Amino acid sequence: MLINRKEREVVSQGNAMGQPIFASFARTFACYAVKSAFATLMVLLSAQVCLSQDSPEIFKVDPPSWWVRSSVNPVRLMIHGKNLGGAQVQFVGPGLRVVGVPKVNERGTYIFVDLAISPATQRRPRKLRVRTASGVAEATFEILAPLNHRGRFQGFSTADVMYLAMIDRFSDGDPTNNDPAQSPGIYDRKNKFYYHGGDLQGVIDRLPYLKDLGVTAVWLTPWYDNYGRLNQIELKEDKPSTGFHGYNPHDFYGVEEHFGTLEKLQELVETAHQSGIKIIQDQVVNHTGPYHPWVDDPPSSTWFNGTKANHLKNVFQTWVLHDQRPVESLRRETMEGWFLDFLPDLNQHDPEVSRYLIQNTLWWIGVTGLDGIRMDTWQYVPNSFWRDWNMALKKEFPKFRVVGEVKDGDAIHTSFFQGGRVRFDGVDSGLDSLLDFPLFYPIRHAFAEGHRLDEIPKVLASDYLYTNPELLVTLLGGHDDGRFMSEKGATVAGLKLANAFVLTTRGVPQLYYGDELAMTGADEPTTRADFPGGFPGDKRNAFVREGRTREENDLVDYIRKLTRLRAELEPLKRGALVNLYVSEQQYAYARTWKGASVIVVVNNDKKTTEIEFEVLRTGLVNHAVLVDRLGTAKEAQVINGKLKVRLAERSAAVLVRK
Ligand SMILES: [Ca+2]
Ligand SMILES: [Ca+2]
Ligand SMILES: [Ca+2]
Repeated sequence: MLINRKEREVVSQGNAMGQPIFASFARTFACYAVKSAFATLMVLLSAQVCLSQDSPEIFKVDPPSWWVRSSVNPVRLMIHGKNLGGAQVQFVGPGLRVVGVPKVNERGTYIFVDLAISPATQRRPRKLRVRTASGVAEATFEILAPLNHRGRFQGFSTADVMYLAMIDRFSDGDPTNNDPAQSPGIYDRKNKFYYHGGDLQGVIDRLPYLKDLGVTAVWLTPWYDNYGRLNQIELKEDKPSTGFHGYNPHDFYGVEEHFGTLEKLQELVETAHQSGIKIIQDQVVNHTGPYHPWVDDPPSSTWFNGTKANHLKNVFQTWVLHDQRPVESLRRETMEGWFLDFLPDLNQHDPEVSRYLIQNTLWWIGVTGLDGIRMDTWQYVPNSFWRDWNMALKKEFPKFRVVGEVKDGDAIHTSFFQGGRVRFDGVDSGLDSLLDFPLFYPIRHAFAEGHRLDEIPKVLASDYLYTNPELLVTLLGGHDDGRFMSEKGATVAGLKLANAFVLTTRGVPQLYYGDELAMTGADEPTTRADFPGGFPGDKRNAFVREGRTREENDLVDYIRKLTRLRAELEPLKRGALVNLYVSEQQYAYARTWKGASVIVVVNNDKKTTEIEFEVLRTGLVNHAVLVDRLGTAKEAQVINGKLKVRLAERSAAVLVRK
């Protein structure tokens, strides 16, 4: 296992030989006997062997810290080490108390212990002591003050505009972490499966750009510490890959060293909040990375669903998850099967796994102040776990919001996972929102490929299946799909229409980094290309106007105009969606809010079209004059309760009262 910076802090008392071993007071008789028999060097080496054979050692404590006055008290610590069999755990100083009897796993490598933290206890690094018959080991555990809730833990709402940035591919603000000493040789900008240098500092540097674009929430791909080596298991184009994408957690409590440190992350959240931008963390609890230390040394025998040698393979037969009739084995393959046959599937039915993951989620939020979570691979984790997870989350951070990834185009399937309703399994998952993939595919079909536009209102007609369709996160691009501009038939005009729709329909709009430049990339690796100008030596800097082409500036301006309108017009932020007119390639809808309305008209046809539709239901009165805030359509007047709008080929209008 890698000893990273945080672990080195824990390993605060190395021995005389400089080994990363805790102060161990064990001196067994056998060791002394060996010592007396050999020359000095041999003695020291042998003593080392004796120590490592018998005395307790601590490698890591999860979580490394907790705050006073938390809703989780006692907090459960998982101490990783060796020779921990029969260990007693003690915390040094007042205000900290062990509750119950610590549990140790069979191999003596993990202790689970409950720590009660008194509200008045001092906030600082404290010492925990593990004692066995063979000795004592110590580690540090930090007691924190809770962060003030004001301006933090904000959740997200329909008033937000989200922007997904892949940390490694967005902006390199600190070249010194590109080839870290602890994980050398996996940085190469010419290799699309290696690290490219993007980092948390880069995101901080680009906050003004995002602010200017109208972004109010940044969803960052996972920043967990991923494995610091080449991945020989997941070959990409027959060659080893890396964990640059972040979805292969190696340490759930670590920040990837290519991206920065926990302190840098805290700075990022703080700086973003100062700019009025929220931070959404991408979390994974379904699986670990393939090289996670738990794989060979699980903290409990039921930690994973199966073992490396013997497990089910995920068959992605996801429809069985909302089916009430399958035999259990059908569902198990999808719930417990290892992703791609190599991503170890965590068993959330094991109460220790469940507790570990819940506390881990709370810890990231509690120590950084971040605002929301995008949860990866939502559907492959049991609903009963999600209920407990969401309850714990909302208890500590009531305004917090979560969007789950259920990558499926069927609203019947997707809607099953939204919380707010007890499902046939007797569980309300508590999930706030989902990525709106049922709407994503028709958006691509209509606006990129030029197919029928009426597919979109058809999908929206399924909204009744959701408990809260307004909070769904709508998108026209993401990091797991080819880019919009690489779809067959895609044009910038179509991309503008897709942006106009996503930024004016119901839901929380989410943009994907680089789509504002009409970047291309037909598949998963190329859809994750570097943002031009984010990296040292780039030929141009597309973060600034002068670095962009005229066409790119036109698109950026168009998106900025839409985000500004959304910020300005309450109906676009929270109004009810009313469909006014639908034909094969034209669609008009209103967003109405407290008597005010905004009317959006989209012409996806390749020719100029005039349509007429009734608007009295939107609160507009006869003779009302409307202007197009996007500046493409002419003024229109309500006559006999109807509005007539003429739109040029592939254009949209956002009509508001003059
Ligand atoms: Ca970097
Ligand atoms: Ca790493
Ligand atoms: Ca699973």
